Amino acid sequence: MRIIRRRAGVLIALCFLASCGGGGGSGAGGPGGVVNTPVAPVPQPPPAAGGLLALSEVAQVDNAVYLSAPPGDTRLFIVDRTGRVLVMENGALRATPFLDVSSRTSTAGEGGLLSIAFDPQFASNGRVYIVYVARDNVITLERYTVGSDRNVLDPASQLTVLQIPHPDFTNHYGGQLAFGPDDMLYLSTGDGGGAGDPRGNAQNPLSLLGKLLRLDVRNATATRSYEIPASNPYNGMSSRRNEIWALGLRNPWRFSFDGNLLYIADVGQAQREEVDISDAGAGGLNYGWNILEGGACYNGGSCDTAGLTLPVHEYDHGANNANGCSITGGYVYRGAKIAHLSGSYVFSDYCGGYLKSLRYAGGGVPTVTTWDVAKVGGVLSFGRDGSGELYLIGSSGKIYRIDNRSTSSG
Ligand SMILES: [Ca+2]
Repeated sequence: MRIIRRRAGVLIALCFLASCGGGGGSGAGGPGGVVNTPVAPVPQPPPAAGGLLALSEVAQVDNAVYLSAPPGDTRLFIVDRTGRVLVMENGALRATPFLDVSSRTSTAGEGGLLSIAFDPQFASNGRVYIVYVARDNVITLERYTVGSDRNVLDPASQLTVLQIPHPDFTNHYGGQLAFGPDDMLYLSTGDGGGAGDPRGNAQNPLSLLGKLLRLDVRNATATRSYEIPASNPYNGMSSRRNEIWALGLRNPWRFSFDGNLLYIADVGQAQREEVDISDAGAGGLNYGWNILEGGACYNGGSCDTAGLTLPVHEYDHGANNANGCSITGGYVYRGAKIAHLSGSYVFSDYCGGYLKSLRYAGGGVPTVTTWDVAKVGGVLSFGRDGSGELYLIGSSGKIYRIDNRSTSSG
């Protein structure tokens, strides 16, 4: 079930999951809320001296669902789910969009334009990648190139990189695009939707759904839009899709890299939300869905967990989704302004509406912190700007920067 909230007659929110059932809402988590570490609960340490955060509203963009920027770029590129990318420069939104593919998107369910990634060589080649759900319900990965105006992508430069049919349901598209530390392009895909992965896509190595895909797009042409990296785990196997990097994902709505670590927030079914953390160079990991939901056997009972990679952090939804219903993955903070957040992975939950972070030291159980910040309602996504500062995107369309707060009165 999806939660669709309407305010002022405008569809302004959607819930990226199939399980945020009735009665959840956004009132249960947040400041002072429960720290959810069911694997091995650890006490929450107090913030360091001066270690507080604030959320500062920087923009209001209806249907905002993501933002990004190339490293060193002072602009913000804000993704509007209906199909536009807007440029914000010096605190003001430019009237002309960076890109407008709204005539080709389907926003039914969890569809629409979902994310954008800048080529590692963007400064010299001007290449930008987007992923959206097309009107025929096909997950569509395209490349564009900046034209004569640095604030507008040239529509004529459009190159279709990959199309993935997703015919059965309008939920679970995945939807994150990002370049890894290896300069390869990664795309997360949901399991095809519905509930419980009825077609078994996530465990099927012949399906591109329920996966993390890894493509080499450096030498893309119209006739050969990507290559399979030689180090992909199934490279050269006819019985498996060679694009697959990892499998067993349900709806990896957001993932990110931090150095040589990969953080995947995989949205659970009706019970458990999870963060998977792995070596970015470890191909072929199976994150368990739909054998597991979190670290537990899906639908209870027993299951064979041999060969499956368990979450590093997970939480149960709790009664009436008191702990949340749909994880919203973020980033490890590496910006310059908030020393006490450096090295922490921030995340939220659509129903929880809180701001949490975890610190992963490698192998151990991470320490989870719930930050005392204003409640902003449903949290759709995080974003990161060109200097590494982080942003939180609310279902209201409000975009907040995560700031340092040196006093408790802020
Ligand atoms: Ca899993």
